[in-house]
Amino acid sequence: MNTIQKLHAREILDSRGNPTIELEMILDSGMKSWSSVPSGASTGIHEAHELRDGEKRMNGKGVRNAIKNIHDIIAPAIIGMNPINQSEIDNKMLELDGTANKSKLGANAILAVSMCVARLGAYCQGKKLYQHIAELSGQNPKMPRPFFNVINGGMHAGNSLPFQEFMISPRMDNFADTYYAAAEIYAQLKKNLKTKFGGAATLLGDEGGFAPDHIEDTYEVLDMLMTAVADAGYAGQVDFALDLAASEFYRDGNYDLGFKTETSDMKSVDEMIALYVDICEKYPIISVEDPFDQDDFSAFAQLRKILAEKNIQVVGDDLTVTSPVRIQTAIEDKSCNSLLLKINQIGSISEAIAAFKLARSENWTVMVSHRSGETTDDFIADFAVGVGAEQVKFGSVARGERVVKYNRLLAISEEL
Ligand code: 2PG
Ligand code: MG
Repeated sequence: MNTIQKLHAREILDSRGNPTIELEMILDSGMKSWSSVPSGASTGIHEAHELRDGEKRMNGKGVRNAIKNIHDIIAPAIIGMNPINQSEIDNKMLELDGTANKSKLGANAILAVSMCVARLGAYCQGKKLYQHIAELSGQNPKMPRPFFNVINGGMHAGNSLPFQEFMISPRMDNFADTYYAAAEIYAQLKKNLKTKFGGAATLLGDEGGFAPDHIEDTYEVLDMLMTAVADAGYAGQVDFALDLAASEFYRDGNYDLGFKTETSDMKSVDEMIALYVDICEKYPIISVEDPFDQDDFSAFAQLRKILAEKNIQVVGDDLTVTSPVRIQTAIEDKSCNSLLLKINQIGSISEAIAAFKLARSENWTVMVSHRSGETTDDFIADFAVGVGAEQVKFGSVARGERVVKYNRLLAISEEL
């Protein structure tokens, strides 16, 4: 029989050197799976609760209590269950937790288990993980369009750029060519940054993009991207996407673009809209994520209305936190037309699929996303293909914890 026999979790380190959970799950047939859990830096206040020990060790970020919850509370309740029954197992954990935001057991504890269950559900039916996710979600597997984060700012870099992510997405016929084109542009950008500002401008941020401290201005970043694209031979074949992560510089109704410097640079909602519209007119931007504070559904709606006419999507991340309740509000307020889907924002695979379905029912696009603190787990590559998400962002075309996910997409693309 294929029933869950054993769970063994340990505290590993993520790509920023912070503790996180790695879990091994074993069936009585001897079949095994593993998972590890990512963690954000520009974390939305409405996300499911990431349980951290809060003690002196590891700067309060230890996950020993979450691991104890896996061993002492979750394991005894799910041992003997069949991993094919994803929603039954996820629901069992939600019951055991009993809180609205998973603050008792920890979303990190629940997610580690939920991911292992999904993998075993696939393996014991002789399926690939993406095939199993497709069945769980009732969708057809599909290759997503990748967005590569090549310049890092905001909370992901020690530079003074206020905006968090500048992404490129080459428009090639297949995934492999898209991936290689992005890598060529990335290498060109590195060369150009070095020539213009010196080697220190090529140091990397948390997601593997360059984090130059020499550029303060958004226009200058976008100009550098345009030049790198052209120099690499891809002029006219690359679109851009931005993640502003604006909650990080929201100050009492205004936005401080100088929040990482000594001089503040306050902008009103109207001024921010004017800035966004201007850069969207001047550069090939097709996606704008978290342009306003995580609770400002109406500012999002104002921008969405303007950008929808130009076929530019407005993506909810901290606004919607992969939560059906918040997505519903964004639907009613017409705040966005694209969902950033992060499995650890909601904390279980069944709920992540429910969030996907709600967004899809409104014809939103869905972009499956990594976190800035990552591990070498490539689960979300299979997840994105399985639900048939249109888009993904897994960071830059560098650093192991980022490329492991793109490399997995590359392997899947040979099968589809
Ligand atoms: C984001 C993410 C991932 P973080 O804001 O979209 O890029 O960052 O994981 O720090 O929330
Ligand atoms: Mg974001």
